[in-house]
Amino acid sequence: MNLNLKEKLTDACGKDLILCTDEELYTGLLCLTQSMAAGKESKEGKKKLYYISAEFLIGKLLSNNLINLGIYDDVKEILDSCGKSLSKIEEVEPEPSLGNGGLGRLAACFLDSIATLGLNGDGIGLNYHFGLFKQVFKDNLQQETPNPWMENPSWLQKTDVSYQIPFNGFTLTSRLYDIQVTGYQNRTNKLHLFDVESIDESLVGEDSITFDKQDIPRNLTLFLYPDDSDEAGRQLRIYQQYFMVSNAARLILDECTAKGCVLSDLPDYAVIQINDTHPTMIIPELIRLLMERGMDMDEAIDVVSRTCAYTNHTILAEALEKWPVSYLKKCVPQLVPIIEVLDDKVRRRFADESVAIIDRNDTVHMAHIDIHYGFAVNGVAALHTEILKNNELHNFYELYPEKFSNKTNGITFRRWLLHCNPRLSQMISSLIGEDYKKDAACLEKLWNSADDEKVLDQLMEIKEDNKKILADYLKDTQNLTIDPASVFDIQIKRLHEYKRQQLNALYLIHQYLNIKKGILPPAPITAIFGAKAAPAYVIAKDIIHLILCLQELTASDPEVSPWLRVVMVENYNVTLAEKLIPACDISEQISLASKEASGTGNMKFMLNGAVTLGTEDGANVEIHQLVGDENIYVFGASSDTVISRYADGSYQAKAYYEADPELKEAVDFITGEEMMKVGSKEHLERLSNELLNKDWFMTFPDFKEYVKVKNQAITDWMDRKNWAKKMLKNISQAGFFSSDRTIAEYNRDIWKLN
Ligand code: 26Q
Repeated sequence: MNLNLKEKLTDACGKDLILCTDEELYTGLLCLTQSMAAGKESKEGKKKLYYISAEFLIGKLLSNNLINLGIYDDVKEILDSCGKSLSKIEEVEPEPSLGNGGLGRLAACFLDSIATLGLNGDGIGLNYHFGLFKQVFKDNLQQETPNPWMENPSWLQKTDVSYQIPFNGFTLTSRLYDIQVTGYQNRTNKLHLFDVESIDESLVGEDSITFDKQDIPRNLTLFLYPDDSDEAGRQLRIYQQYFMVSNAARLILDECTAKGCVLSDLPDYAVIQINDTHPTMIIPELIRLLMERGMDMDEAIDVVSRTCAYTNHTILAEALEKWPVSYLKKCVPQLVPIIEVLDDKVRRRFADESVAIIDRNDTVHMAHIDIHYGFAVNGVAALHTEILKNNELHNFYELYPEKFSNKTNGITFRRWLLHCNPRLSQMISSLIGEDYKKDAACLEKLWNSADDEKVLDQLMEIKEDNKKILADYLKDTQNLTIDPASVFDIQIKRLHEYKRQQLNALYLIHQYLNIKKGILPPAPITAIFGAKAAPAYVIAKDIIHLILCLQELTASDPEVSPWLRVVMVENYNVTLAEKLIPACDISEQISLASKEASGTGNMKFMLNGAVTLGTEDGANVEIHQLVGDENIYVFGASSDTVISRYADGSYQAKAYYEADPELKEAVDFITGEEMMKVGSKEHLERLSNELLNKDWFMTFPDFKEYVKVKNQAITDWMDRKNWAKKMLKNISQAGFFSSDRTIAEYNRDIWKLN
């Protein structure tokens, strides 16, 4: 045992470990890791990356830090010897849910990889006091309650950095808090989170996420993106964004000048990665601050344009940020003249109205600022980048082909394999050594073991164990009953129509009806969902209602429950993902082709030996290419077909409904007698009408093939050995999706850190 470490931990706890409560041990471990991480902070490197993002969905940090500092096994052994359980101590830590989903989680994986590769780069964002709302189910409906996470002790370290941030008619004092970001066996970087000194948590009630949106000084950093369904919510978003970027710009300029940078040389000292358009205002704000410090406007524009790079994460029209000039005038008037000049310069160069920054309706297109006044634009998967170049951003691509590149997303293997699936990672280590932890491409060596019976048996055993662990956990924490002997089919991601949880639900209804008719599925199925819907997203909440009703129906029907269980876990978050993913057999990635920019859950499942059932969308396309037809289940209309269906407006949901009796039966069921017994007429009828009259994300055309391919996957799962081969081949090809690879590409092509 590492006695030196035991002594340090005892010191940090202030008493004998045996006498400590789990809370005291958590505090001790937090202090210990913070001091060890501090020893690895580094100021090396002239040029520094600033990754600015409105979201960092970091998840719990304790285990991750122990792994990255190389002391996880030692700590576990020390605790075991004192009769303490590290996993129980992990439960003490609240999860910081400072993000909505993919984009925020990606930012967190990137920070891990930046530190692991030893790069000089920090994150900058906001210190939301309440993360994404906590989801509670009542009467088969989602309710939202506040989700505080800043308890004492916390990972946040208060700094003495503070700025005065000017708004229209008032000024806010900011305060910077830092969270250490430990790299795997490497340096420690920082996540800088800015907060408002005047924040007032008492504005938030016990069980409601509503608050006074007008009182900016007291609420600016209270919540991760408040509801933006009304004008006050949208304006609060602008206040948040400006507060974030103005602080970021000041910090960057201060750090660079402290290193001796003359401001005209800024691009040699700093590169700013703009994570979607949420931080776009940093471009006009930096220009403004440089002018305040004496630079002329043309030079300021040139300097900033050589410093900023932009990542696009979505092509959904409604998520592309556009702000009325009137909102900006009201909240941040100092930026308006600068944005007007930026627009004017664009209009002088290009006659094409579609690339203007301020359109004819006096609306500012944030992405257009990034593309004209940044030096790089990237998409997040190969297909996504092609769609940007050929469709959504085609006119920009014609102007600046050299700015565009693809950077397929990735995930950190430290969290999404070593931490969440220790047995699998031990098995891999014993087969191919430890190199894959730092060089994920080494996983390919596993392909050679695909005919080794012993390896396949071991792999299946690990999966079975993980399924049992999940079943116990869901029973203990959520009182959900699932059968580890059934096939675990999992769809976990934000609830959105384009992700098509409703298609999965239609399949489950179809299975339910078949079972009632005596037609049994090839194997017992457990369909697991986890998803939060935006509080104002009506149809998304109706879909949750449908799934929860199916959960009740399948659980309470003794004819059905041995063959089909539908469960929706409550309050899906990073911590739950870490438990669900290692237990999955079939990974549902069924977005409408062309709509999911990349997806990253798909990569986490693959790495943990699940087989993908998916459309040719986002990074699924690259998964398919890597594993080959044998090791993935693909279905559905291609992105080209989808794009042309939208273009010619030819899609009619009703026609598919009338033509396919099985589809019709499933859709009718939503508003049928059984459902009405457990559900609400209002919600179910609204959802059914939406599908029949609109079905904007084209679930009906893909239904038939989805049913067929999914049934094939379940049949194939029964052939255990063959399935284990598919699992192993998926794991062996997952190395490409390490965020270490992604970050190395960003650095090679965009950041060029020295
Ligand atoms: C925009 C305007 C007003 C209010 C909110 C927003 C808003 C908020 C969050 C728009 C977008 C987001 C988040 C987007 C997101 O998470 N995109 C996902 O990014 C992942 C990482 O690149 C991809 O893998 C996913 O495919 C993509 O959906």
